[in-house]
Amino acid sequence: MSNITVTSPTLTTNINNLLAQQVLEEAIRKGVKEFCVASASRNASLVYALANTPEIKTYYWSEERSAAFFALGRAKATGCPVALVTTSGTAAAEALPAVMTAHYWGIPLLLITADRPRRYRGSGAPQTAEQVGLYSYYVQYEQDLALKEKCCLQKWAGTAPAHLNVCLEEPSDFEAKCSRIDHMTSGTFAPCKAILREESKDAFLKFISSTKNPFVVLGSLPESQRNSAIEFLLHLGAPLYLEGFSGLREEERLGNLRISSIDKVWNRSANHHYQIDGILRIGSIPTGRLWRDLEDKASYVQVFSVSHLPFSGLSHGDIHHCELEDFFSWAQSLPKKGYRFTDWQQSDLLFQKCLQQLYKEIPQAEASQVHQLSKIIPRGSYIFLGNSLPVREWDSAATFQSRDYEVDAVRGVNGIDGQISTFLGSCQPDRDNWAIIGDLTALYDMTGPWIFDQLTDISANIVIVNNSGGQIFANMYSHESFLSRHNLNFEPLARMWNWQYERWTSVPEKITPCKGGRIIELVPDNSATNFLTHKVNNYDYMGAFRIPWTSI
Ligand SMILES: Cc1ncc(C[n+]2csc(CCOP(=O)(O)OP(=O)(O)O)c2C)c(N)n1
Repeated sequence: MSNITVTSPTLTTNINNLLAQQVLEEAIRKGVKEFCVASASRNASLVYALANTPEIKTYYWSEERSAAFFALGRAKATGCPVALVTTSGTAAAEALPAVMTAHYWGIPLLLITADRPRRYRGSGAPQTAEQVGLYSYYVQYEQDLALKEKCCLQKWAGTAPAHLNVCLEEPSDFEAKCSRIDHMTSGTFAPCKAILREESKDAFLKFISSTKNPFVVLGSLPESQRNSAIEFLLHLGAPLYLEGFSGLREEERLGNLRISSIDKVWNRSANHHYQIDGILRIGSIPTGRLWRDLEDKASYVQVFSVSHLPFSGLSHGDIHHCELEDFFSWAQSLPKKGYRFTDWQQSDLLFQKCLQQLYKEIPQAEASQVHQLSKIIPRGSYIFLGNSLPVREWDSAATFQSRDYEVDAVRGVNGIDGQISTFLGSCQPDRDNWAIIGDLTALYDMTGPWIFDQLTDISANIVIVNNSGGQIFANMYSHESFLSRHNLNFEPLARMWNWQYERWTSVPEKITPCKGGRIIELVPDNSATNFLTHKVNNYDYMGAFRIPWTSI
């Protein structure tokens, strides 16, 4: 039991305010410019300090789970840490899914959780929980603070979340409302950089010299490093698969190296005399099946993973975690090696042509609709892809014509939760913003649009692909429960938030512009989707789909 110093109520709450003030000042010094606040009693001193400081951007939320995902989206979009301020108890726990996601996506989310004083720990008193260590493995820095203790974020590397647990005495409105931030020194956020190590260079030299037929898979990488990625990839000259959120999927300069389809890639490449014996993964962990296949191919396919994120993504193998730019510029000085994969590439192009034809012939199929959507979303839009089918369908079906989109997703732990909030946090002013998400994904985050009225100059379109359940499981498991089938529609959700609503059973040739928020419910024909899938599964790699139209 800790010693208790009883102070007069006025003095105590003044100390509350002092602690709140120095926590917020330290956060600002670290580079936090925006705070997402879910107000309640225990965090009153923090709430008032922010409310009394109009220079600081504060968003107000009614619940913490969406607020945390929104903060994550803001941190990703601004490149600066964003803080979530919660009250005590389960309120703090609601942030865990976003914290886990931020951990795996390298996002500097700062959790400031109000707590009851330490003497209550283990007591079961109202709204008292064990908050120290609540986010366990997923924060890279944490501090438990009581009155008169000093908050210090200097040791926070800024490449994953941090947690400040702030123990405050019983607040009163009278005293808390005097809380303010007096000394605002806005710091420049400088996350720690990962150094390119000599071991990584040696490992890459070994990889390159011992693989005959490497294949490059490019995932999400910082936008600032894309140009150097292009130069390196051109220098390397190996075949490439470019995921949508790499930002380079449609890059013309890489057209001669690009393989557009990753399905059944092992057989396709081998059938065309390019037996893949090495995977060079750059950036985030690949979304496609290929990556999971590697678990069974460890004995004959080498993997070299280089990333701005510190995760190998496999049960075996290393991660070479560094600034990608440093890796690219070093690797470009290596001698060129030529790779011959023309046959494979020709066959891939033919497959692509046949696919385009299928999209025309079966326009109601989900992939065809995503394809059409990718051609009509206004040029230059920001596009956020939800986990589950949308992120995969965009990769396989979106047009390869450049439309200057900025394509994005937050894979994190591949969660389907918080996707609307993350999207809204990532939306950019004076630009068309589009999210494409599944129906169960949308159901998960129906409070997401709460924040919309607090955003200025944002237009947000959320395309909900309503295929009546979790169709990603349709071809995986036979038990109905996996699909979570339903007959819901999303018009009431749009009405609830006062957003525009459209229902599309086919994707139009043109989109009507929209100011504000719009939900577009896109309803594919599931039998058309099955038909298209069946045809693709029976493609013979010689330009023909082996089954006749009438076979289904
Ligand atoms: C929070 C969370 N719960 C469960 C899952 C497992 N999961 C992966 S995809 C999926 C179904 C998604 O359905 P929907 O959003 O409708 O997309 P669709 O599969 O139809 O594209 C589920 C439940 C997950 N990824 N994240």
